[in-house]
Amino acid sequence: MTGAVVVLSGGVGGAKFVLGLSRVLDPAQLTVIANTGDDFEHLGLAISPDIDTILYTLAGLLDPERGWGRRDETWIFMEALERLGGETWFRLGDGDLALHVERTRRLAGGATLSDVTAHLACRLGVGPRVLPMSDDPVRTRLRTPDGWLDFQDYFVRCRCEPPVHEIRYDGADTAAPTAAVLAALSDPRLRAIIIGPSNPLLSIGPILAIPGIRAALANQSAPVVAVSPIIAGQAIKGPAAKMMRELGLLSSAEGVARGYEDLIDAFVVDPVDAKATFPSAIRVLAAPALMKTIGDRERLAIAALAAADGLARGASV
Ligand code: FO1
Repeated sequence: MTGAVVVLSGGVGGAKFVLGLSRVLDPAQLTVIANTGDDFEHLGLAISPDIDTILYTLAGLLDPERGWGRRDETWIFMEALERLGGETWFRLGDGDLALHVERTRRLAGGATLSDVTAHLACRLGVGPRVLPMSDDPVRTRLRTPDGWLDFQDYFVRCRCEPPVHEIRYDGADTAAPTAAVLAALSDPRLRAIIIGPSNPLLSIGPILAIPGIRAALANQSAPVVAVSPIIAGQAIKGPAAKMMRELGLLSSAEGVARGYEDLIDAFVVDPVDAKATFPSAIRVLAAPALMKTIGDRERLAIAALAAADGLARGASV
């Protein structure tokens, strides 16, 4: 089957899945809509962690151990900054620093985040289109016992340790999806929209909090498939399960499916979760969801596409 595929993605888990998709599809058919709720300004630089994790992953540059930043990185800038008593809690490697400097320079010159992302993708040789969800700022904030924290304060400085009582996506209400995002989501030849295995609250939540994106998804007749980021009650990486518990949600694949219930047609879960009770309107497909090797990523991508194609044909998956 041919046709374009749109995937919504956050950082490491989503990016691994996107890489799998890019290897089983013609990359020109693939559009990634990236979360920008984690973006912030640091040391005077515009940082877009999820966009960069996706770009580095697709360019083969990501550090596989850390899951962020570049492989074979050097840290001379950080060491020099530390010596001077500067802020070093958020680590910027030397090669990564160049990307933030260039993004900041282009934004200051009047380019949009979409323009800059397209430029960086081109320079890094990335095939699929990578689109920020919006060019308007959206900032994820979390309410903890110590009050509201900016996303990176919570995530990096506090290592996701404080319990989360509430999440908000500042700016999402009034943020406009970019024209490219709207065009991708309303493409009449769309084969599937896939919600990647990213944190539903921190990575996918901000994207879906933009009213124009939610409406475009609801108006699209192509199948919408989500891939679970949780296996046997544990997040593949990061604080998703912990946060869901703290917010009184079911911290399981079933809990993720319930959160997406009004949006998705099918849900891909790991075989260990296949027997859970999912909302009856959602078709469930079991496929190994742990992505250790490149083959794992390709197989999970193929399973998500098969779920979408099965729906399009009206077949049972
Ligand atoms: N995550 C960390 O845990 N510590 C860091 O020092 C750190 C630096 C960093 C620099 C650039 C970048 O693009 C990402 C970076 N991340 C770091 C990852 C990032 O904070 C989160 O993984 C994402 O925002 C969540 O998807």
